[in-house]
Amino acid sequence: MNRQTSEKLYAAACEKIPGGVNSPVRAFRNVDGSPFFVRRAKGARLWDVDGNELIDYVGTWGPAILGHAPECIIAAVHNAAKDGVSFGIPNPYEVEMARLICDWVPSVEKVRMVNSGTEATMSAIRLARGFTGRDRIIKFTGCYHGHVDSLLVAAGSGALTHGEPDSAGVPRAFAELTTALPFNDRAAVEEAFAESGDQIAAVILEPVPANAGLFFEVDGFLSFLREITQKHGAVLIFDEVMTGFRVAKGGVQELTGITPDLTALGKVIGGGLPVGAFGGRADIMNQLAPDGPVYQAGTLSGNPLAMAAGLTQLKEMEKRNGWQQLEGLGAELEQGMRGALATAGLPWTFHRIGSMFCLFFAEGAVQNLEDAMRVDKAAFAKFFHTCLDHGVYFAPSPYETGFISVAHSSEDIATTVAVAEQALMAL
Ligand code: KE4
Repeated sequence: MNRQTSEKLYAAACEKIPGGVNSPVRAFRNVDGSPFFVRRAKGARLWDVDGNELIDYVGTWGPAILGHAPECIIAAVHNAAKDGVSFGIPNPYEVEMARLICDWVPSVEKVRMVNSGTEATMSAIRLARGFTGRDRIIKFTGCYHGHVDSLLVAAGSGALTHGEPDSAGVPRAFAELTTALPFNDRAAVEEAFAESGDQIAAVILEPVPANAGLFFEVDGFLSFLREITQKHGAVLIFDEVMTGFRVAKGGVQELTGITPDLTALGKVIGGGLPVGAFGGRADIMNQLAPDGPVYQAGTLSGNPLAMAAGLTQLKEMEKRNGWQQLEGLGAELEQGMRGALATAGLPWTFHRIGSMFCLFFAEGAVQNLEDAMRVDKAAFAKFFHTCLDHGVYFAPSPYETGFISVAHSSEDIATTVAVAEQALMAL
């Protein structure tokens, strides 16, 4: 496949942008090779700068749930822009978005808009610490919450020791306030609370971890966390930046009936424009400035273009019952992929929830980061590039989740399965 223009652009990008990208995963380091550059996107498709057409299963990492550049969003952004692109003054869109989020997301009584998922989780952590007067945080290995210092923390040497920085530049003093435990490990959580329950401000998790591949709770882990945090007065935070408004109208908390104290949101609620949000119990949210002592702010928070795009996308999903459509497409893809994998000459596991899916080239169950790290990265890289060369763009990492949009068709799914089958045979 001709990628000459992408290669020239990447060389130029590398001269002026660290790693040639504005976000690391885009650099294809987990699949070798170098990234293509996109010219335009529409519906379920991308066209790169060399004219290659691709069926897209990344969907700008989740926001493009209606597909790329839906006419309704283009019109909404255009109409909003005619009246101003940013105000830094309260505007009616913000009230409408807040009301919609509070109506749709079970845990949210009050909500504040921010500009990224990272800002949402960072603010939720600070709010939980301010509300409880405590400092310690529990997170889970394999869960990613954006590049927040206190959440870029890996498990310490022993399960219960303080966290280790998971990035250069994160002070050890920050990391030591965060304990990173294995997901689905009740005993580790019980020990952490037994040891320092009265110091734990919050437990934060992706209720469906989707940043180390895609895996799920086992044995009622989420309800266990709901009970133990309630018992110890710790704030339970669901990071639904990826799952919110995607796995269901009200996210994982709607599907499971388990209601956290705070929820972080993003991606879908911006319709592709920069956005994040965090919300939850009013007694906690009321601790935020200007009413309360927990400071949090943002020049572009509640930006009219992002609000107009996000509101349009959410309302369109509701009007079309997009979640039902996504389940149908997801089931088609899963059935097709399992059929193709049945004759694959290597171990695999396929996980899906609604329109989110992940193919692990690994033996056996995947229930936490340790399991996910067993994947055959070389096999995935080869699979990824063969699919890309045949017009199907999966996430450029074995540790990412794929996304289907309502713009994908049954024909797209059939084409994708045929390409995947070819790629599997070439392994
Ligand atoms: P942003 O700051 O990238 O908007 O959101 C951070 C974030 C928070 N929480 C969850 C569950 C997330 O998945 C993310 C970001 N997701 C990644 C994809 N794995 C974004 C892609 C990227 O980093 O370029």
